[in-house]
Amino acid sequence: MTTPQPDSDLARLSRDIQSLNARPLWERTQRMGPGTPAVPTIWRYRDMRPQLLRAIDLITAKEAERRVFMLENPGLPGTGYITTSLYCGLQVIKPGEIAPAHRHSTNALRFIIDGEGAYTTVEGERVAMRPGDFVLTPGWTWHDHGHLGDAPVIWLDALDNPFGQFFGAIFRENYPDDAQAPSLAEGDAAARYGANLMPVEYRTGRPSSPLLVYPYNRTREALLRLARPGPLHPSHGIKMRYANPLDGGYVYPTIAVFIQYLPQGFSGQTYRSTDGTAFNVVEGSGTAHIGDRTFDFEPHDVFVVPAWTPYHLSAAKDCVLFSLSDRAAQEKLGFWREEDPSNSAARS
Ligand code: GTQ
Repeated sequence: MTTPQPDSDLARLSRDIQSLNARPLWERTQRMGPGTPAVPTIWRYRDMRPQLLRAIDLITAKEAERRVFMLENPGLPGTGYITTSLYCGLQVIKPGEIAPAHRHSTNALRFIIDGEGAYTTVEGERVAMRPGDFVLTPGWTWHDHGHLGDAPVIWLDALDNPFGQFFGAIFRENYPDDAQAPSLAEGDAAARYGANLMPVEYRTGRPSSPLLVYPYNRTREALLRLARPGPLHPSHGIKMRYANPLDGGYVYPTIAVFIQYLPQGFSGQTYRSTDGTAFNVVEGSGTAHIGDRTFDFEPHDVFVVPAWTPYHLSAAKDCVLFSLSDRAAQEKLGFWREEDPSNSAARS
């Protein structure tokens, strides 16, 4: 940054163009370089769960529309965002409640943390939500949530709201009724698109995965089968992305979603990439070293690695970690980079 002498011709020029809604580029204060104001943060489940249960007695799902705590990055105050490009929240629903049907142009996903018996209905198809399941609500699909069990259910929500906001392209509508009447059999999307089969007349064109749920039992089995023989990635252990069966790509045009396994005793090498990433601990415990912060983590904790921040993970017990980032969008737009210790040719 160049700061001119206050009484110089250059300073006068700077002041005179202010009224023209212009500023000299040579005085810019924003640095050009990777990274964002977001900071490494952990939301511990043992702190969050009692507060969520408190909210149950103070506001109904209907009043709240969604009974959610936004996980706001302390480096992004006032935004409600966990990174500059992603929103995450913790949602709780109590038995018998309905979170009323609506739709929005933003893409949403849920990762079920705790409790049995909740379901969501997406475009007329009811989807049971069990712990560890990853559930999709693509942009502009009607969705309402309900709960037939007998104890509160808690899940992690993630949405690409910051993209919609950036583009000025967020629309939302309420459904005429609280809940959709199911119009499709349960498991319709899984049979149509999730059995290594595709309807013969199907033509692509959708930007998102047509599946509504990636069930945890199948995901976990795949991870464990791969972990036993290895090899493990030096930073990530076994790390897989949830795939769109139409093209093998990410589940959403914006959000990339991952699941990984770290065996007990794993001590990962330092890694960084331009996609700020939110993690949810599914199983196990360990430590996340993120920039200059160190967080011990336990099941259901959420922690965030901001863009381009070096981090490494170690596992005190066998760990399964769910995570999501904006890598899907960054790759398409040509922005994505990483520093991967196993691929030094990729170093920038
Ligand atoms: O469950 O539909 O955390 O619309 C934020 C906005 C959840 C939802 C959120 C939403 C939802």
